[in-house]
Amino acid sequence: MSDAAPPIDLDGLRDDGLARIAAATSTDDLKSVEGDVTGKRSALLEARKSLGQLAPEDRKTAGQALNEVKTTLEAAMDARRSELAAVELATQLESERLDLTEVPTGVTVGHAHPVTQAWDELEDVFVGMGYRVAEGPGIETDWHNFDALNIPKGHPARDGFDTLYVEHGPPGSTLLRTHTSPVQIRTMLAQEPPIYIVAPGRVFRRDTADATHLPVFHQIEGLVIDKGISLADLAGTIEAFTTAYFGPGYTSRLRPNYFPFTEPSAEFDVQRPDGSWLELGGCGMVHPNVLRAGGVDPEEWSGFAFGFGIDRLASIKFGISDIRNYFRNDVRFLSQF
Ligand code: FA5
Repeated sequence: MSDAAPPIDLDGLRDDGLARIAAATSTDDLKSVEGDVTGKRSALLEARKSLGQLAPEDRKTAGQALNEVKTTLEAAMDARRSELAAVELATQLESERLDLTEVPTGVTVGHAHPVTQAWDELEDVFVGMGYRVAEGPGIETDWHNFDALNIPKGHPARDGFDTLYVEHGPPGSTLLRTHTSPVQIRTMLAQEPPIYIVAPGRVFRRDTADATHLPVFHQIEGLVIDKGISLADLAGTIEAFTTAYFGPGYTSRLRPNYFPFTEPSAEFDVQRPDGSWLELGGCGMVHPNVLRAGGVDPEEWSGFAFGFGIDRLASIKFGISDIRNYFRNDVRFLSQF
């Protein structure tokens, strides 16, 4: 540089410019910073004008250095502009966003019916134990509901099921299933053992409604067929599922009973808070005639079955003393569960 040339503080120009660019708070702000840093009124332009006063040999080097500073500042400006534009766009979108969420004020959210809750929970318990959920029709043949379950026509056990018949086919051949046990037969006919299924469903009887009976109610059937299944497996399974459903601390008993489709058979009761016992279901080892009706060889396979009343299971869990309340459709009652 010649002695006559005014000193150009390039580092100062660059650092000052970069600081101002970084400090810009909006794209508009940045525009005015641009004028000051690289524009017509900028120190950079002043410096460029002063290049003419430099000795020719210094002019080129100083010009290049000046251009580098200009390029650096312009690049910083572009980067900052994109940054600020993105922030401004996000702010604008946020302020223009329409909030379409409904705010429920004073609206009561409903829930599943207590019997449905029990149904779902029981399915979960058994699926957790490795069972599959099976289904059968509500309108059944007399054969699936009775004959195949070792209850031939004229058998006194038929009287125990107050059956509702449907006018379809020969008289007495079609009915509303009185229990979920026909699903045992349908499952055995549809698949080879081993079988581990539960079949929850609606059943119908000509029963007069009272505190523990309904004409339309729900059962959950269980069927296990495998090699070497014994009564101990049945007792253990009932203990496991009732504990999983009720939690510990309830009192239960198994008492001998008679069902044509199981041998031996038992009834399962649970004690209510008032000390009385409520029968929850029947169970037993599947009768060889039933295995045969399902196409299963009793010499090779054995199994157990059970059928529990879902409405009654739920009534114990929820402390409901009269199961007719389930179906009176009184929301004040149902909303408690
Ligand atoms: C049966 O229905 C047999 N199928 C159960 C079974 C299955 C036994 C497999 C052995 C092997 P029962 O009629 O006892 O059995 O009914 C079973 C359960 O259904 C009863 O314990 C009770 O919890 C429920 N139940 C019966 N009748 C009604 C009714 N009218 N209202 C509500 N629940 C009922």
